Amino acid sequence: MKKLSIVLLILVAVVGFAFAEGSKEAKVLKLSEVHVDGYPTTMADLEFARLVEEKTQGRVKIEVYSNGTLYGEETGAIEAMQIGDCAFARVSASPVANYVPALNAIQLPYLYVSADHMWKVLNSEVGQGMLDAVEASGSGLIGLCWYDSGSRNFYTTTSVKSPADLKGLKIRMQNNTMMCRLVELMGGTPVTGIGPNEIYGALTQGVIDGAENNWPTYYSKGDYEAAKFFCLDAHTRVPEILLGSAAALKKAGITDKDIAIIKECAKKTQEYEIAQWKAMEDTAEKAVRANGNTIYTPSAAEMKQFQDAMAPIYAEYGKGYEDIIAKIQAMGK
Ligand code: BDP
Repeated sequence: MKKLSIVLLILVAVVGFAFAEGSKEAKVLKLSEVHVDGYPTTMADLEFARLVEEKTQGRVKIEVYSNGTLYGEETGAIEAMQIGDCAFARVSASPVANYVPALNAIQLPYLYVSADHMWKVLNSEVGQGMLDAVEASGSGLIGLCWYDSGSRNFYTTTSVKSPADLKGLKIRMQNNTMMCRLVELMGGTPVTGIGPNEIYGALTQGVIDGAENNWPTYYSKGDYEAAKFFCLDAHTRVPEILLGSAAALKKAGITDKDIAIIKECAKKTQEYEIAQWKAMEDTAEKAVRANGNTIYTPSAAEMKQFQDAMAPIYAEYGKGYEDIIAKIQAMGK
């Protein structure tokens, strides 16, 4: 009898301890994503969440809020992260450059000759240096890893074949001063403050005449139904970035050990996203073409006009980053 009660007592103590440990350490963090479920970055976010939960043995759980349900505009997510209201966001590197200007150097127009070129750069010390620069910038953001986002192209309600056709058109741009300058130099008028889920409405209501993006976004947001002209000028390759919030991780009491695990897990999802990306890029292109949209590939002369218009951007935004830019260009040869 005595033996049994001792065994029971030990059992209760062990279960109680395990329970207390578990509940004490299970931290739930939010991740903001503007894309729909099934989009490559959303899939990568979920893979990141799965890995983090597994590798921290359940101490850290990440809830993914897709389709902009938490923050419809990426700038909103970034600002929330700065004050510790949101732990993670998968965003485009474009709006982040407003807080970490160095990032503009890796998304200059016509910088990369291919996706492979961009990945060579992002996987080199240049890419890691940029992630480190985010954390060292004093912005309160932590750069965790890169994802693919293809190339960005103009889509409009009227035909655009060269910079001359952009004249007088209001083009929705990401919230980044360099990107606004880009469209201005090409002859268009930039419009910002429109989140990815609001572009379709802005197009149908005539608030804007066009926007610019990759195949998967053009397709998945339904914008291809509202702006039927897609001009493959591939003006930028802007990588996606998975961001963490130093303040939110601190607020939630995430240990340094678990932050290191989180960083490792993020890196592991990069290849996964790239594979998803390739598949979706193909699916989206086929679907848009099958829809009968007008897809235009500029001639060499038209491409030269687009590219020549970008010289002031390199002078203004490349200033101070000449070495990095030269290194990036050399990697494409
Ligand atoms: C998409 C990016 C997304 C941006 C969106 C935009 O994946 O993060 O929010 O472009 O243009 O390609 O705002």
